[in-house]
Amino acid sequence: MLTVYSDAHQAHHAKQELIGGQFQPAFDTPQRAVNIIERVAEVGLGRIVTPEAHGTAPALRVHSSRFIEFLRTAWSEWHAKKGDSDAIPLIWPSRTLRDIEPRDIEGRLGYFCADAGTPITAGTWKMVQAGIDVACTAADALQRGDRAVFAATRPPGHHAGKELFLGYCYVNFAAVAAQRLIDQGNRRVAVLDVDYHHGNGTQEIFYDRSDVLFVSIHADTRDVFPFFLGHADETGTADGEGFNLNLPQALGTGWNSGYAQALQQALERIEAFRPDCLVVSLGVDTYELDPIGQLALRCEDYAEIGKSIRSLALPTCFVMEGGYMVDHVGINAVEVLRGYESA
Ligand code: SP5
Ligand code: ZN
Repeated sequence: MLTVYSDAHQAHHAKQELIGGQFQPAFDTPQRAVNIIERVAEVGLGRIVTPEAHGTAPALRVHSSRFIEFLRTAWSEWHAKKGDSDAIPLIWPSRTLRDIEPRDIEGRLGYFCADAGTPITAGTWKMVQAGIDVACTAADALQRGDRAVFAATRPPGHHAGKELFLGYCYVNFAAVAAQRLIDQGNRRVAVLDVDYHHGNGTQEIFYDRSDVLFVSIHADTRDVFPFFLGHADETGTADGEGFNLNLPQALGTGWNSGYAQALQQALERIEAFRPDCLVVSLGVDTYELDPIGQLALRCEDYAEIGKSIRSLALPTCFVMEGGYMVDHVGINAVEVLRGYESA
């Protein structure tokens, strides 16, 4: 399996993250991606290539132009006003306030960002552009006939919506890849999201469409981040009615206590959709030792996930999402890919 990777992600290294009421070291570290790519090399998964430049056009297919422009310019505006500290919002347009884009950077940060855990730094845009390039280069490899490809993106992307960033995600790389596959002539694309967290951004982007099916297995959002989407009754709207499937899991769920069954249900829905290809939002924060996740998958379960996905016999683009147990993120992510290759 081909892997696409750029070390430009290292440009973003958030000093801190506001979590549990305290500033703590950020969970999304450059080391996560380094460990993943080193593991890809160590097991000899296949060729590793650097991405081709694609600019912002592919991201503009799934995000608004004012949002992408904001992400591109936010740091210089912030830096001019506030100096070297990471840009983090402190006020949000909550339900009873008005939907108005402010002029000042502090207001605009809150307008486009939904949480206080996703800082913008000097290197954020460089990292995000590299992620767009990685996702597109991977999608292009599928289009040229590769059976499976791994977009080793950092940061994750699945929380990012049309004009919203949160949850360590800025641009939704899985959505960029899925849309690119549609734009290249595929009639139906399925997105399977196995990250611990609900892929609220991907759901939002495709919610009213029947050409992209979104299926997500995640920890129940009545209990955990991102809280405000991801519930079982969200099935799509307008043309997209019936093309969104959320399979929330109780905290503590493991392979034999519900996860394998949910995965089976997800695969059956995807099979019935008869897609031309598949994008997998590959998060491994479902791991039993993950510091922010509370599901209970073990190392050996990841190969089973890969094997199960292979049974769909679809051209498959894996896009890396979360996984914060740094010593195991490479092992677990690559186990999924090896499981896929072995089946
Ligand atoms: C892509 C992705 O995995 N994003 C995750 C963003 C999660 N941010 C909020 C984390 C809140 C963690 N709560 C800690 C509970 C520890 N028991
Ligand atoms: Zn996650």
